[in-house]
Amino acid sequence: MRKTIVAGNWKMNKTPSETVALVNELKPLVASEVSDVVFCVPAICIPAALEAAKGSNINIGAENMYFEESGAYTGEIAPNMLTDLGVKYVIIGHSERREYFAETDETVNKKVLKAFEHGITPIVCCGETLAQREQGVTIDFVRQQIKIAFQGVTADQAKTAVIAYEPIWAIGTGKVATTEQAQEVCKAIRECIAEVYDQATADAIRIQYGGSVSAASAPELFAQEDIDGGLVGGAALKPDFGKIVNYK
Ligand code: G2H
Repeated sequence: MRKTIVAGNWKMNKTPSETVALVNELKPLVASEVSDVVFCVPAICIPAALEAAKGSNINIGAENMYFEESGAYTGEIAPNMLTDLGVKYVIIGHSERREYFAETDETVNKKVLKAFEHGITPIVCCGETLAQREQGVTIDFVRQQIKIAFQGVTADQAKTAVIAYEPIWAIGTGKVATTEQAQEVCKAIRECIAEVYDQATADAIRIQYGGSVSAASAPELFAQEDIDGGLVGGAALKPDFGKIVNYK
């Protein structure tokens, strides 16, 4: 059976020294048999987070990386810079990266392929806007995002991937998708993976819900058949994150 995976997305919050303090504060609270735990922190905070998390169950992840190996890409982070430090996960294609930093389904696909090449597990983000939901095209749109993101990814790689379904209208707004809305799209994503690969791959891949997840909403969301945990923003910076990780 799939183990729940709960990842914190710290976004552009916390300095390196604040990172040490927060990891130390959360460490005892996120100790868990229930869920795998990932803290995706700002790139410059990764060394501090790794050091502070030593000996705990916390995995450290990045919030982004580039799809080239090295070269003249001012400001970017290469995959081997992450693996050299011991980073195991990377968020790819978060809606904020798509909106503010011009990421597209194509660049997401290149990054996903590059992450696998380096043995980093991608947390591949997808999700519709409010306008798309109101037009009734949510599932078609999300299926398209997933199909492009996974182009060229093998079934064995896909089995280890994490997908985060985050309806854009629910991000940081306090509006959580209803459990039914979240489950419906996560189920459609799993069916899409089954079509692209096979049922075994669909059964193995972990699909998170993201968007204003809280200690109050996590238990019902994560109990859904096709929801295997969450990608958590605001609440990942608070002691409540321990409750989300240990939601049952
Ligand atoms: C969605 C989520 C984390 P929040 O972006 O990826 O953030 O939980 O603050 O809505």
